[in-house]
Amino acid sequence: MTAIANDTPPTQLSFLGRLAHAPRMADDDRKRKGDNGAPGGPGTAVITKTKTQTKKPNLYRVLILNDDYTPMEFVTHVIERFFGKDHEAATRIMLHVHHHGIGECGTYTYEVAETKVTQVMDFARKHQHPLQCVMEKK
Ligand code: TYC
Repeated sequence: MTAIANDTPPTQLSFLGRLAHAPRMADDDRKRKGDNGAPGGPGTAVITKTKTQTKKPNLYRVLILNDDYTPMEFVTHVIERFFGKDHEAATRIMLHVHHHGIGECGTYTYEVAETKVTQVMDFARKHQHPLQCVMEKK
């Protein structure tokens, strides 16, 4: 319900239209537009300026490393399973790692990247493969 800040009688009754059923404006709009609830009473207004939040999250690459023992099909399966790649894309990444020693499976925020690394390392250990997975800040 609309607040009347002090005991001064309102100079107009238009605020009554908002008391019960009229759609309410968003918080910021009300602060800027109305003076009915302003600390100085009728005829005063509080102007607020909202600063747009533009902070970008830190991002991390999740990488897998080549080794001589992990089967290619296992690596391809890991990339499909934990990084949401289709079979073609996963095979391409696996072959890139096989030839270059390291390759990127995806980019994520810190906690998601950390979870992917743990999932891959646990899965590789469970199947007794030495596959290594790491994360790197971009
Ligand atoms: N080099 C492995 C082999 O020849 C295949 C492999 C590819 C292993 C990528 C790990 O991250 C890897 N069986």
